[in-house]
Formats: sequence, structure tokens, C-alpha cells
Amino acid sequence: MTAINPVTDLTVEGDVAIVTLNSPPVNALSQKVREGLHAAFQQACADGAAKAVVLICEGRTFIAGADITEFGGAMGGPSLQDVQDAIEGCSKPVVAAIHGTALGGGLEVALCCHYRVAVPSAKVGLPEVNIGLLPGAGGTQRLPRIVGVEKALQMVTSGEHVPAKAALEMGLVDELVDEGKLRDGAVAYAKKVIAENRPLRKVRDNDDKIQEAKGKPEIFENFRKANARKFRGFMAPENNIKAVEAAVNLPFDEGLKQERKLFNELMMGPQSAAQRYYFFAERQAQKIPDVGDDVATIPIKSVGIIGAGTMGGGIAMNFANAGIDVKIVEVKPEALERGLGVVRKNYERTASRGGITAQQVEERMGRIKGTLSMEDLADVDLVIEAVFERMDIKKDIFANLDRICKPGAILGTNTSGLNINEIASATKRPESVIGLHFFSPANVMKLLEIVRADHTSKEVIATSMKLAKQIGKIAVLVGVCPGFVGNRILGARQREAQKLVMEGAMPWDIDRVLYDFGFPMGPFAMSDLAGLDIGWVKERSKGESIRDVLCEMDRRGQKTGAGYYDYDENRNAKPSPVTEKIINDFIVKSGRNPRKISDEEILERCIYPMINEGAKILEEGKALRASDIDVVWVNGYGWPVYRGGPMFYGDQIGPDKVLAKMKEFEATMGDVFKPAALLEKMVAEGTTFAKLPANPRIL
Ligand code: 3H9
Repeated sequence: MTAINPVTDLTVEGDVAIVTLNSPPVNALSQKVREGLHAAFQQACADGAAKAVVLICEGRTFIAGADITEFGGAMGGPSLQDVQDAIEGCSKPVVAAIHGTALGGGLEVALCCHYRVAVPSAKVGLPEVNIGLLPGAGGTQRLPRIVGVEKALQMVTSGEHVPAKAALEMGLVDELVDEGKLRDGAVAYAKKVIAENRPLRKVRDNDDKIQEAKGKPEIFENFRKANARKFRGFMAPENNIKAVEAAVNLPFDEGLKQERKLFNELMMGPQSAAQRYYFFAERQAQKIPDVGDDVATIPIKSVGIIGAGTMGGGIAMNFANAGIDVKIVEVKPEALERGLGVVRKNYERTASRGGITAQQVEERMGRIKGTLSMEDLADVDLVIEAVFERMDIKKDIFANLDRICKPGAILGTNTSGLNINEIASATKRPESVIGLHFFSPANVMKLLEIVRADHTSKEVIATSMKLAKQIGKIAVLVGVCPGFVGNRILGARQREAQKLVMEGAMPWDIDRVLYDFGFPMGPFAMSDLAGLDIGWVKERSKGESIRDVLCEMDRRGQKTGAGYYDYDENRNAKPSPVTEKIINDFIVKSGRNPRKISDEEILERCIYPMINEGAKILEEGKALRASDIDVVWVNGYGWPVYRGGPMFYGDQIGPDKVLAKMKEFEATMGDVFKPAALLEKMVAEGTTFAKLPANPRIL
């Protein structure tokens, strides 16, 4: 065996040369890796004994793509293209041996190999779109030559990871080899290629699949139209589509040039910078400075959930989906039956769309047991309380759980803002109490705010973070404060949205500005969707707010055909003259005159207080890092990922500009705009949210 460099080895076994990469954690194509591969292939191809070459990786995965940390800086040679040329131009057949994930540049390297084998658990894909890019190393030119244009469009714009079996069917992989026997399987395959004297097949030379799409621009137009909603606001999907169009309409090398141009456009643009930042933000959020890998975790084999309402049922589904047994507790048999019925319906709907099989529906339902007795939770490893937001009820439940649950069981609450220290005080084991704040619908939404209370133990935190990953959530650790991180910042935005209305901006103006910014919908459209009467009690209504009046008129949102907006039978929203009149009457009654408010002011008034609130959260130690706040807002509140998150956006605008505006608002509109001390300090020191050191722990 020859060590080519610290991350690359070359061995020749009989007539097969084996190039082995070992660059943890994911064999990304860093400069060292490119250098090693380039040199190894030059040597392997020149080796007199070798008649074929296998490329294989050590560790958890085949090459997972370009090294994203290198982006944005100068890249040392050799380039990825040099490496690919060395592989594709090798005079001997090259076989890629794939396990784990061959993603992005990793798959693009594999597509330069003449043959590909994989283990059944492997996955392949071109996920560059998720970081605001396109496959910039020939992926958009080679992929359609194997899988055809339509499938290629779908793969590059969704970034999906295709399982090995499907990849085999599409021709992306030539053969599956036994799990755990990749090396032997790949060598055997290489020997077969040699024995059968198979050609040096190059993907670039095969135009059959793209011929079918030549002269059919409607394929691309239809694809754009069908996905317009999904792609709204994003730059990368369009450039991906254009690159595949180039594969169809241009000779291979010209197509490559066009792909490079479109790639560079994205790489230089603001969206990819935001999406790359976000990629690392999500991973960073998993690291808790004072809860290291050495902290033991508690095995969670069974979960109890209190409350079979929408939240409780949704939460239960997460665990059942992950193969964990669940007991749901309700007070009344009808409520329990209704709750379990909703869960079943949800599963059946997924099954009817092909998401899971009928058998899986039964398996998952089989894992969820209903009970009317909290005493049945004596043996569960974790309890999540999901009843309505009343402190007295929650404390009562926790006192009971303290009595019933086995020692060491984690006692979680799904409260969206109540004081968890107070809830924990109802028990004699506050170290076991933690906030597990799911977002609705809990079986769909990715975000989980994990709330550390004063006495929550490190084991309980470490277990919750690990469990979140196991059930497919993105967890962010936050501290106890009203609304925690997400709802607290939402509160700042909602307050301004309501105030803007009382100054003369119409709900649809505010919604439009926020929609155009990239949110899926604005706050008023959202209220109409959720129902204006949530938390509204007719008997207590005094007609003191616009919402009171709307509800009294039975304008309770989409469900009643009218709310802030008027709705047609297809639930299309139209600005409502009725609402407009109510608003104007309110403004007059308050002794003011409605004024014309610019879109710019609407945006600044809604967004800057969010950034300011984020700064307060950081200075109070209720979040570890600015980027954690961004993860909360992108995953839980529809902040457009191509704008990174509110704190990233604050850095883009410039903390000095945000501060100046907050001061201006404070001077004219009062204290609620008072800038956070941290924001003042940052500006004085010329720093940014991204550069702030992480808080050492959640307070
Ligand atoms: C590209 O290829 C462009 C080309 O087309 C053109 C070039 C010219 N780079 O996610 P995990 C780190 S663009 C650098 O927790 P998992 C990650 O930060 C790239 N670092 O593990 C983390 O570090 P830490 C296209 C990377 O098992 C550690 O690895 N490829 C990269 O849950 C473990 O990651 C992609 O977009 C990278 N490319 O998931 C794939 N990837 O431990 C991106 C990971 O310090 N990667 N790291 O926090 C993934 O989707 C997942 O990481 C993967 C593993 C599925 C591979």
C-alpha cells in the first residue's frame, strides 16, 4: 500500500488498483482530497500491473460533496475538474464503490468513473440546490444523460437522496453488492469488467437520453410552471433548470461552460451565502458547550403523552414513526377515541398518497396505546405533557407524574411559553423536567425548541437532543422566558403588525410586504387560516379590538368565509371593504388620522424589532448563539432560508443601520423600540451577530 498523501492510499491487488480516501467526517472534496485523488489516479492509471481501478472511501460515507467550508475563499489546486479529467480520462476502467451518501461533487466524481457499484443502504443525489447552488462539476450535464431530462430536473431542483435500488433502476448505479462487502464486491466487479473486456464507458459520450428532449422547450416551461410555488423567491432552482437546458441544447463541453457560468452566478449571490451559513447553523445548534459528548444519555424505549388533542396526537406520531412505543392519556373516553381517530386518519391520508403502506399504518397505530389513567405511565422513560396552557393544571399534572413515574424518567412539557421552573417546582425532581416545545402540526414541523430550566440535568438535555434527531426533528436549546425564542420574537412582529394597522396600513399591505420578503404568508392571512376566534370568548368580548369586532360579526377567518379578508368558495382571499371600514372607524375613534405607510416602513417596523428581540434573547442567555435563533425561525416560522434567518439578515443590513432605525422609532414611537444593550455594544465594537462568541450556557 502506498500513502499518496495523508488522506489517500493506493494499493494494487493483482490486476486491480484500489484508491482509498479517508478524510473524516464525510470525505468532502477539500484541497487535500483533490490533491490525493489527482495524484493517486495518475499513478494508478500509469501502473503496469493494474488493469482497472476502484475508488472507495473509508468511514461513514463515500464523498459527500465539495468541501463547503472552502467556498467563498480562494481554492488551491488541483481543481475538481482536474481530478475528474484524471478519472474519466484514465486508460483503464474505473469503478466507484459507493456506501453512505454520494452527494454533490461526490456523485459528480462517481459519474466520471466508468462504472458504479453500491451497497443497498447507499444513497446518491445532487443536493446543491439546498445550499443555493447547482452541481458545478458536470452534474447537470451528466445526470440527464443517464436518467433523462425530466428525472434530472426533479433531482437537481429537489436535492433528493435517491436510494441505491432506485439508482440501479435508473442506471445511475450498475450493480448492487452485499452490504458490508463493498470492497470485495467492487473488486469482483472490476475483474468482471476486465474479463469481459468492457469498454471505457463515458457518460459524456452518451446523448441518447437527451435527444428525446431536443426541440421540446415545453418540457422546461411545464416544469417551471408546475413548481412555481415551491421555487418562489429562490434563485437556485432556475439556474439548475437552465443548466439542464444547456445539457440538451449544447455540445457537452459548451454545456459544461454554461453550467460553470450559472454556478458562479449563484456562488457570488446573496442567497447561496445565506443558505450555506444556514447549513452550518443547523449543525452548530446541535452542540451545547457545557453538555459534551461525555454526558451519558438515558435510553428511551417508551413515551407517555398527556393529552390526545391535536398537539398530543401529532407528538405521538413522531415516536410511533421512529419505532418507539407510546401511551396517550386522556381524561374522557370520547376525547381519547377522537384523538386516536385523528391520528389514524392522518396515517391513512399519508398511505393514500403513497407515503407509507397500509401495513405501516397498522404497525404505527399498534405502537400507540390509549389509556384513561395516568397511573399507566409508571414504567415509561419519557412523558410529554400536552394539555392546554394553564399553569394550575400543568402543576397538578406534574405533581402526579412525580408520584407515578419511575425514578430517572424525563418529565417534559410542551408548553409554548409558560414558566417551566414553576412547573418543575411542583415536583421533587426538577432535574428531570424539561421543555419539549413542538410546533403544529407536530408530526410535520421540523423544529423542536428544547427548553432548559434552572435545574434540568445535563443527562436530560443530552437525551432530549439525541432523541430529537432520532425522530427527525431539528432541535434548538433555549432558555425559560415568556414565549421562549420563537414566540417571543413572533410577539415583537405581531405587535408591530397590529400597530401598523392602527396607523393606516391595511392587513393585506402588511401581508403582501412579508410575503414578498419570502414568508409563506403574512400575519393576517395566517390569523384567518388559524381562526380569529382562537382564545376569543364571546361573552367577554367588549368590541375593543378589530379582532373583537370581526369575531362578533362572525368573520372568524377562512372557516366562516370571511375574516380580515373576504373569501370566495375556493378560499381565495380578497381585501375586504368591510374590514377596511372597521379599521378606519377604529383609527378615527382613537383620534388619529390614517396615514400612508410605505412598504419600506412596513418591512422595517415588522423585522427590525425581531432582530432587536433576538439581541435581547442573546444578552439574557436564553439562546446560545445568534445562529440558533435563525434555526428556530427558518424551521418553525417560515423565515425564507435564502435570507438566512433574522439575525443573519440583521448582519446583512448592518447592525449599525438596525440600531439607528430602532433609535429613530424609539424617539417617535416610544419605549418598545428601545434598542437591546447588546446591539448598542456590537455597534460600538464594530462586530456582527455572526462574530459573537457563543454563550457558555443557557441561563
Ligand atoms: C458541491 O458538491 C458543489 C459541487 O457540485 C461543485 C463544486 C465545484 N463540506 O450533517 P452531519 C460536515 S456542494 C464540509 O452532521 P450526517 C458537517 O458540517 C456540496 N463539511 O452528518 C458536520 O461537521 P461537524 C454538496 C461538511 O451523518 C459533519 O460533516 N453536498 C460537508 O447527519 C457531519 O455532518 C452536500 O450538500 C461538506 N460538504 O449527514 C452534502 N458535509 O461535525 C452536505 C458535511 O463539525 N452534507 N459536513 O458539525 C450532508 O447532507 C450531510 O452532512 C450528510 C451526512 C448526509 C453527508
